[in-house]
Amino acid sequence: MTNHLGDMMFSKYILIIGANPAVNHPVSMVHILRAKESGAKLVCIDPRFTKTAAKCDEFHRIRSGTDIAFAYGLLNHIIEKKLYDEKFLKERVYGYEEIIKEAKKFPPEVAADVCGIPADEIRHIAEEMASAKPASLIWNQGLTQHTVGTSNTRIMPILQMFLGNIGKNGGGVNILRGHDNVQGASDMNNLADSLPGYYGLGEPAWRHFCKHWGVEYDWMLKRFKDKEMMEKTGFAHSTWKFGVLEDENMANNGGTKLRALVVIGSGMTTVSLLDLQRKAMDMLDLVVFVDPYVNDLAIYSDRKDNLFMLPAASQMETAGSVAATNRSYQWRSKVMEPLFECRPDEEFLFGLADRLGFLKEYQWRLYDIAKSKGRDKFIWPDDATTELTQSIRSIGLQGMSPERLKAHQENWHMFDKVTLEGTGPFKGDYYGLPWPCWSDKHPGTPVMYNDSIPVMRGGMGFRVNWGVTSPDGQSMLTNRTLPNAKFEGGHAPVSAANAESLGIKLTEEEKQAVAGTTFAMGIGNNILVEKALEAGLCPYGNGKARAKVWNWYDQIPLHREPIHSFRGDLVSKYPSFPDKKNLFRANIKYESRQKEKDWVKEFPVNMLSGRLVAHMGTGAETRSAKYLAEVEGEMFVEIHPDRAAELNVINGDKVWLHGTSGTKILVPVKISTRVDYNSVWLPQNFSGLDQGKSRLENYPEGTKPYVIGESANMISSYGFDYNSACPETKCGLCRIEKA
Ligand SMILES: Nc1nc2c(c(=O)[nH]1)N[C@H]1C(S)=C(S)[C@@H](COP(=O)(O)OP(=O)(O)OC[C@H]3O[C@@H](n4cnc5c(=O)[nH]c(N)nc54)[C@H](O)[C@@H]3O)O[C@H]1N2
Ligand SMILES: Nc1nc2c(c(=O)[nH]1)N[C@H]1C(S)=C(S)[C@@H](COP(=O)(O)OP(=O)(O)OC[C@H]3O[C@@H](n4cnc5c(=O)[nH]c(N)nc54)[C@H](O)[C@@H]3O)O[C@H]1N2
Ligand SMILES: [Mo]
Repeated sequence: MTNHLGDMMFSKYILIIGANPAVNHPVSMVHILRAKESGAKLVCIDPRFTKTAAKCDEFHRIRSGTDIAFAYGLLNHIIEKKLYDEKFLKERVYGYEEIIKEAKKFPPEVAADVCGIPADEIRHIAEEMASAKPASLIWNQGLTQHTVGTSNTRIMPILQMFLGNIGKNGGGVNILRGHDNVQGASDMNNLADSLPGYYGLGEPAWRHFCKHWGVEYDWMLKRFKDKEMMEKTGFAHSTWKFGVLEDENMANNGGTKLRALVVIGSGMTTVSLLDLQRKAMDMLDLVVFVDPYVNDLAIYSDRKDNLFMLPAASQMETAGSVAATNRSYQWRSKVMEPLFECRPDEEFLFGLADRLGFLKEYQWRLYDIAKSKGRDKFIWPDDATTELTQSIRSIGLQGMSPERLKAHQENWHMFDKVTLEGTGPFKGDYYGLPWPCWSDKHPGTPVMYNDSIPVMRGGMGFRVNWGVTSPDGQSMLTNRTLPNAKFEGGHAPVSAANAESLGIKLTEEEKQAVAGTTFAMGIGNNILVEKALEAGLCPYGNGKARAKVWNWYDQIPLHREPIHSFRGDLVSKYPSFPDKKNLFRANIKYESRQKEKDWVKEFPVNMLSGRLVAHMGTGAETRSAKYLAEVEGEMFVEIHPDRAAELNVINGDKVWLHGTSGTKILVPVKISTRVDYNSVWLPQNFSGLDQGKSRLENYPEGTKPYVIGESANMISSYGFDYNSACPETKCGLCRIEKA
């Protein structure tokens, strides 16, 4: 999220595309509705008439998986009518000319044919959004769970840059996050392709963290088969099953199959192709679930050996720093001690590290921090927060400390809810120190990429992350000077090597202390960054945004039909990607799967899925909560009245839904005009029924949930984002049969 929820108050127009905050983010929805009350127009783009749509001024029904075509339709009209912010593009965006070229291919009529929103509506949205200054854009999973998910998440900021809406109060791209602390999980890179703080997996990143953690780089290297494996992206949540099931992926995994799985805090039935997931789980030597509840995947298996369920403590029973959707960090206090045998997650990880023989190295830094504070034992979670805020400099966490975060949490009343600004002793700070927060004097950054305020007030340009010159010889630096900066124009990321040339003055002693480091790679002191701030510079540089990503397959976002497209007739014009080898260690099919057959002939219904307000994720927690289970107590499929009439079903009748991978689910019908005739909608919050058969007997004594239901992911279609491997669960096809 570039801005924050309070900041929506400054919006004149809010485009909600692929998000349903009325159900999934009720607190955000309050902010959105306040903005509406003070004059913002709300516009919802969704394949389904959601509860959010009901609160909006306009609803436009889009065919799922076509947001890029829709965005190019808007851009085409914006360009045609010269409604774009030329100055912003020229000064701050690299590669926008190629977007203009692509947009020319999508006059509103062409875009309308692809995305289903009539051409006049596209023109109307383009004109209104362009004239509202500023306009904000909100999205969530409606845009990400697609083969083109990462392209979707690029085209929307590009649209906002064409309108000059980035770096402004009331503008920005505001992605509503998923789970509690999912922003924090992302910042810690609980992902297979990076070390914490988005540092990547290359040798410099490993060396940075090894130094910080107090272990030798060579020792770390020996934990891996070889250097290649050390630097190689691992399996993803969505691809591990292929590392068990498909021999061809052994080549991607150091020559072996995956043999063990430890699941800590994921429901697992929420990943697509549940049946394959179960098959893979049954082939593993060892499966461990660390969860406060019975993990849903566990009960889909009949295996009797080597499946362990370890009782994790819940968030009420633990404390620590968590990150909010807007990059603010917050301190969370423990409400109660863990019940019964439950333990906080870190204890399981310490236990595992101990048995693997590296607990000393794993905890070295914690003891080092304790020592620096005159103690011989570390304090959890305080010292862990100190550790991460000292090492993660790439996004500027080093200005946060447990003390600062606790003081903010204990003094909520001293911060303004709209601007996040503090008062009294917190004057100058923004609530939760939204990152980047570069130093213990820095206030945090409430609105990213705002280069009209000084860096020490939360200002910044675009990050210079890919060199100062593009491969086609253009400068990646802006010509704009940050307010109060001692250096004119854009500049490279600050390092010991370029500090002097940027006008940063260092004493001999300071030079020695920072020798060989960069703003992101410093250890033990923050001198370089503090000196950059004194000189008015942004530690990570002041550059241009990239509309064109030269090292990606689609250098600019391109519309590609979903693998299982409802518009089979458009597949040859907008084909999927070529098949990809070694995507998070699995060979993944795109075009070959798309062209395998005329999918829509056999599976003529567009399948959508999403969430219910009373349930969370798989529903493991919420379906075990008596009152929530009562509020939404049954899995269902939403079907348009005309389709229901055709099938000769009424509310509550059961239908079989057949998925494109040979699986099926048995669900009651809910007749609704929320969906159009071509689509059905499924909540993703159920599991426990397995293609008509109950799995209740697999729950250990005393752990049965109040409600079970078929899992939408038993029939979700094959398909993964080309870059992130996120499953294409927002597109897919199915066939309906009366049961
Ligand atoms: N009550 C509750 N709240 C939750 C959750 C929960 O399970 N229950 N889950 C949390 C999590 S983990 C997350 S990530 C968030 C998710 O929050 P949201 O993303 O808001 O959730 P969804 O309902 O999955 O999808 C959002 C909307 O995208 C639409 N959509 C589907 N395909 C497309 C498309 O191709 N284009 C466009 N424009 N729209 C499309 C859907 O119809 C849906 O209305 O919610 C969080 N909040
Ligand atoms: N068809 C379809 N599929 C989808 C989606 C969709 O829209 N449609 N949305 C996708 C999205 S965005 C997401 S995020 C996923 C949902 O993602 P998941 O993470 O798979 O879903 P949850 O059920 O929320 O899983 C959380 C698990 O962690 C456990 N847990 C809770 N607190 C703790 C804790 O403190 N420690 C530990 N160790 N465990 C804990 C819970 O009991 C639960 O079993 O679903 C994805 N799948
Ligand atoms: Mo999510």
